[in-house]
Amino acid sequence: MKSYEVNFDGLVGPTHNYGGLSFGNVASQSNSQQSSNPKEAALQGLAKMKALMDMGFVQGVLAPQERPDVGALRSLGFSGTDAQVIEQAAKEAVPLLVASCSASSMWVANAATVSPSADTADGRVHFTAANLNCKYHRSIEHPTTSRVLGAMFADQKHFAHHAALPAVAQFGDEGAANHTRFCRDYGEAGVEFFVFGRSAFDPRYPAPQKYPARQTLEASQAVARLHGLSDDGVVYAQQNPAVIDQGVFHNDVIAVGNGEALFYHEDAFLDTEQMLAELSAKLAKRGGQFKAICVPRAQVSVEDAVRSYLFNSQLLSQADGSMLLIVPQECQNNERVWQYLQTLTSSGGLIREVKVFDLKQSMQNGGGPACLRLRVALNETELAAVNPGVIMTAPLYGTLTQWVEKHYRDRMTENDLADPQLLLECRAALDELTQILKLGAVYPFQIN
Ligand code: SUG
Repeated sequence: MKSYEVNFDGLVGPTHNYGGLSFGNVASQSNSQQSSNPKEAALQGLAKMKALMDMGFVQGVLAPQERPDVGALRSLGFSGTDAQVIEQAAKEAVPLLVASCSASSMWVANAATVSPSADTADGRVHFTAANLNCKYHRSIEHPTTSRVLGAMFADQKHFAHHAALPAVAQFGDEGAANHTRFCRDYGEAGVEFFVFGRSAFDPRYPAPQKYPARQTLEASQAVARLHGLSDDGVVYAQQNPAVIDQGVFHNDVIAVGNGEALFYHEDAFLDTEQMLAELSAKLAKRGGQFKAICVPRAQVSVEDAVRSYLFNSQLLSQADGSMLLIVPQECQNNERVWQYLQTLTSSGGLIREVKVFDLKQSMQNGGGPACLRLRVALNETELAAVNPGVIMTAPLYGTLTQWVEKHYRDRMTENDLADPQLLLECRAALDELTQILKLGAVYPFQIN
């Protein structure tokens, strides 16, 4: 049976803004308080989805969340009508209002960890929503994430959903941003690669000094258990704490994998040799031949990797067996990175083509091409069981573009977040969206 890697991209929500909310994420911190353009952000994301669909990849779309999150503000003690809740928060606690307005759910690589059916004990595709416990504005995403994923992958015969892990730092889980899967074919059993930043319970693992390590070993292990993965099909590796301290807040900022290949920076991991040997041995047992593509620091520094988001790219398999890299424009703007990419693609190796996308609105908050997508490997039967409303088609692209044009503002600053009209605009937009994507009622304003 044929199998696919389907990319579900996060649709940027109507409140996209630069809140400076993510300590340890260099772009988020350095663009804090700039004015944003939500309309442009959403259209840039849609253009990437359309381009991948046009290239022949199966492409899906993942809905944004209801923001401002009035329920989150109420749980922090603000009260009255919805408009009064927002007004009170704007007066007394601007950072909380900003957090409740973040469109951060667009970075769906952090929505969940997904294990394909070929890897799991019960033969279903497993999803665990990420608790995103490290940042308040992201920790409020998972209840809606779970409802949206449930509406997209509803058939329990094929799909199993797990609630987010306990909401404490010891189980900090950032989803697929720290998870990659290697396989010979998407439909065959593979090796799932979990990368953590620290251990919550074992002091022998070093931790970064300056910035937080968001993912713990214990969270990754819990996800592997929940999904019913076998020891033969799992490798754990620690991120180099020194790169976290240079702004690598997720592993997908310094490495990306696909098929049998891992494209990574020389400084990305601790104990790299041992890790590569384990990946190679375990993939060989599954009939695959592991290929490591290391980018030396002498050619691309960690700083250039963080600035350009070279590794936050999408590594995609082409029909001829070669691979294509989808990179953000910032790679082209960086002379050393662009030079490296020219050499890489002309050397006759696995990665032969690079395509550049303008995702500047998302990039300015630290979200590149890879952050914007959640990969779900599906066989034909499973793909047929996915809610068809969320699979990208030319008509859906047209409808979503019109929907963005109709509902989104082209400028947003912190002051705009206090506008009670914004909440009404967003709810009207999302209500229409759930009908377009055939999701049913998934938002708090639709179910409470
Ligand atoms: O969690 N930025 C996100 C970016 C997530 C990128 N995802 C992956 N690497 N997979 C984060 O730090 C910034 C929001 C703001 O500051 O307004 C933010 O949440």
